Amino acid sequence: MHRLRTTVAILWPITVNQRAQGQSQARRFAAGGPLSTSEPMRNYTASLSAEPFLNGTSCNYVEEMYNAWLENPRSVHKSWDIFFRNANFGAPPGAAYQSPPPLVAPAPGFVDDQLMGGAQPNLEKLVEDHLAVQSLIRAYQVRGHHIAKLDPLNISVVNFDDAPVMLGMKKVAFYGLDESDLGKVFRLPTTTFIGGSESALSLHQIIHRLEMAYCQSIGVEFMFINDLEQCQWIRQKFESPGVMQFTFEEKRTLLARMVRSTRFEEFLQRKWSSEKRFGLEGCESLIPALKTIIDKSSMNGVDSIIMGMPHRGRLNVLANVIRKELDQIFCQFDSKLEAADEGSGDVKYHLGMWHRRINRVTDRNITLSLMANPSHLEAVDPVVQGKTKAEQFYCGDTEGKRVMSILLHGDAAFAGQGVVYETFHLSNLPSYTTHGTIHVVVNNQIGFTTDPRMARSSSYPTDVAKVVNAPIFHVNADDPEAVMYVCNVAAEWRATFHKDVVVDLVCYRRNGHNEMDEPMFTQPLMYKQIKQQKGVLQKYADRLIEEGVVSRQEYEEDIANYDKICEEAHARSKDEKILHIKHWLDSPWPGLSRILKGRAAMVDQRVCDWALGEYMAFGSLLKEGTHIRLSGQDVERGTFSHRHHVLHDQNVDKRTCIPMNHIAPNQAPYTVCNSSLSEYGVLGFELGFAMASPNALVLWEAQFGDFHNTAQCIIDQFISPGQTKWVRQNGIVLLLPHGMEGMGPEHSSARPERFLQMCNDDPDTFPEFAVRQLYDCNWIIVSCSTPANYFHVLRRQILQPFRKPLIVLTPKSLLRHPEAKSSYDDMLPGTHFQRVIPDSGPVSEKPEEVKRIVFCTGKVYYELTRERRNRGMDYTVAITRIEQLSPFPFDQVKVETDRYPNADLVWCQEEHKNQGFYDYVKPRLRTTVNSTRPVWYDPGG
Ligand SMILES: Cc1ncc(C[n+]2csc(CCOP(=O)(O)OP(=O)(O)O)c2C)c(N)n1
Ligand SMILES: *[C@@H]1O[C@H](CO)[C@@H](O)[C@H](O)[C@H]1NC(C)=O
Ligand SMILES: *[C@@H]1O[C@H](CO)[C@@H](O)[C@H](O)[C@H]1NC(C)=O
Ligand SMILES: *[C@@H]1O[C@H](CO)[C@@H](O)[C@H](O)[C@H]1NC(C)=O
Ligand SMILES: [Mg+2]
Repeated sequence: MHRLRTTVAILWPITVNQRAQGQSQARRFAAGGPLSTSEPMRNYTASLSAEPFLNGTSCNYVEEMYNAWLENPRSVHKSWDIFFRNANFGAPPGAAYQSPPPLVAPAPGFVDDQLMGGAQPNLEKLVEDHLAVQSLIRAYQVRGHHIAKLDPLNISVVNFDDAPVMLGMKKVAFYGLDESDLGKVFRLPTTTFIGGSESALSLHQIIHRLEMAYCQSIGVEFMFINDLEQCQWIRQKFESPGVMQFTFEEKRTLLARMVRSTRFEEFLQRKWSSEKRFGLEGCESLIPALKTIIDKSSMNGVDSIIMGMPHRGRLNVLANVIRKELDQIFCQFDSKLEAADEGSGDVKYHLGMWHRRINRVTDRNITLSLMANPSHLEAVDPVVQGKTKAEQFYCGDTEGKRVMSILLHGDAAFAGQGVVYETFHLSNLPSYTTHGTIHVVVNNQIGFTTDPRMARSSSYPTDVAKVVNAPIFHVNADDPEAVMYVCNVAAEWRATFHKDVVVDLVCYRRNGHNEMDEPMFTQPLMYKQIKQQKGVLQKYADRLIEEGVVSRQEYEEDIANYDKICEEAHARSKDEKILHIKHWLDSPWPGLSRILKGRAAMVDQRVCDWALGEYMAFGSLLKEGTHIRLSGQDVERGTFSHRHHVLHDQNVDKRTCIPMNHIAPNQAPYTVCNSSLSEYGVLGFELGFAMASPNALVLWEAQFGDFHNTAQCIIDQFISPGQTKWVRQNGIVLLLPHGMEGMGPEHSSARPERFLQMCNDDPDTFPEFAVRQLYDCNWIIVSCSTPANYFHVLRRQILQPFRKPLIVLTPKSLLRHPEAKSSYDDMLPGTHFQRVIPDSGPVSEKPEEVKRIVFCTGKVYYELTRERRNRGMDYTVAITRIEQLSPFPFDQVKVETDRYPNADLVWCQEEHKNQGFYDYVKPRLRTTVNSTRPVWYDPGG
């Protein structure tokens, strides 16, 4: 009997108050309770098949009785009194269960004991059946997607490695029900919405409605979400009867979008049959999918959408979603970019674009941008998020109501690339959240030539999204209305909960990986099926014509109209033939104009160390109105416990203060954030953030310099090629702790040789104009030996009238080195960053007697001066620090070599000869002296 009570609680988890619980038990009992004492079981069955309780008579009777009992327990039969009491207060464990009496008058001589013996098993059966029905409903919610018709090719290779799915009319025995129970009526639990306004349905109906909700063209994965409200929300969206109905108008719009999407690919194929275009054929419904998300989000108040996507369908998205002028897309096929246009390579697949336009559905302006991206799949994900965050930050959109991101993925890349996971893990962190991203997967069930079973270990390519409890909507992309429906729900989900959501468009790839590629070699069976597959536009058009939504003539006119638009644009693109790079920018940048503002006199202390130098650089920039964002693992305190930019209340948990945000009344905000334990994702994010605003100082700090190599892709693909590739400057700063001091081989080198190897300055040419060097370089690499110089280089990053990435090799032991201090005088107006710090010691007295110039950078300088003193060489050896390694300060180095005409030249570093700076510096030193003197390597220490 104790068991019964628990099951009742499970059946009605929502009814919390006692009265309601009593009522519902009474009502349920009335629904299935015995009508006669002599033949309880038979009548029970009969009552169900006749559905007596649907008209409510008996139900109301019990309810009335219950209400009467509440007022006066003696107003009802004694057995009902016991029943209601037990239902209301819970019988003590072990107490005998009291069955309620029949609704009809008891036969003469009837006793409670007798009734108990007869009715009890029926009640248990009743509860068990209800429980079974509830399990069955739950099974559909959890696993309905396993049997949904998601694959347009119907050869699905999704492999669910658990037991066969026990769903369907024929499987009810699995739940302890019998096929003969299909006619019986069951009350529906509150965790389902299949009843609509009805509170009970026959088992047959229940299964039918669940199959309509969960096993057609849409498969919903959401039951892992551990938030009841969110689960209920999704159930309601998919279970409520009749939700998936569209007006004629909506269907016509959908068809028109399918026409554009399909005919665009066909047009390209006709005109440039031998060009790669990574066609969208087989997933044409991607275009209406995106447009639906945009329409709905615009309705919900979003006015800027930032998108990132890979190759497949990119041109179509540019043309039909961003609505870039077609001639600007077409002229890409006929003309190659001239060197003078900047930007290089396969522009149409990599450069981004932005466009502001009126959304026809909402009549609101909306800005759509597609971010530039490299070939490296998924690398753009964190960059999109960073840029979105920056836009939200600068327009005060703290909840993500106005700016949002959409990320597109291929199935193989989404499952295979780790940066997807890293990006998901940023989604809910306060300093990184963009308040919900809509992910759309073009799941063509193939990655180049690789089958899914070789591409991942999970059933779906989307399982990675489960780590953040994002609901996943799988949908058969050959059913455009289902696609439109899930996209609407996804956009509403994002607007309601501000969390990530995934739309998995299950489709196929009609051609090879690109149009030159023959897929029959590797996927013969799949491609046999694809060859027989009717195109989705044709299927959908036939359906709407049959439904009478459009006539065949209207449909054909629509096609002819769009083809004409393409032809006309093509003609224009031939006239023009010039590609305007201005069209290929993913965001507008307001002009860069900054004036060095007067700097308030600095504090009264006269010296500062490294951390204070940084603090003063930040503080002065903040005061001058520059937003600063510093991100990386444990940056708030600093890896070496030197920074302490966030003060923690020692007594109150989580109460903190950032003093730098309280410097001056009109200062810019300072954001400092400990990141997740990621380099690839976080550096990508900060790069995106820096892209959005040139007037912010955005810094990423590696915990130790060597950790940057897990973010190598961002460095190689985005930061190093910078301007030349992306037609866009970026002022991101990388702080990389570097130094061969005592932390073992792991935490020593930031691998400066790799950064230096990627510098574009010519080792063999002495530059004509030193001032142009900074402007022409791809990035700047510095290794400062004094806090003042670090102070200046950070400020220069903002004060110079252009943006270049800055790589700073930062010190570890120098942080506390007694000599590595700067006077405040070195930071006052009139001082500036020193690319080279000449030796100002005794050597300058008799320079012609100097035998050797030792060039070096960073902390080894302090070791060298100590050693020189110890050896009494203060007059014969000059030590010159090169603080800016790249672009190489040829002009200032030449001043030094000219000053000591009789000295030989040595480069000293503590790194091995094949690492560090030597290979970079040597040819440049040689060029400086026109090869008149040799350059030697000295292994420091
Ligand atoms: C990081 C990375 N590794 C490898 C490649 C080479 N590559 C280009 S497309 C592709 C297959 C992608 O498959 P999928 O993600 O399913 O997209 P689809 O082409 O099927 O749309 C591969 C392996 C790449 N571009 N980037
Ligand atoms: C849309 O933006 C343009 C300028 O970009 C403006 O002229 C127009 O009034 C805006 N329309 C709406 C509906 O806000
Ligand atoms: C950031 O990390 C530091 C450790 O470096 C820690 O003391 C601090 O509490 C962290 N801040 C937050 C907000 O988690
Ligand atoms: C460099 O040396 C070459 C000969 O070795 C000479 O012709 C040339 O004029 C020199 N250049 C300069 C700038 O001194
Ligand atoms: Mg694929």
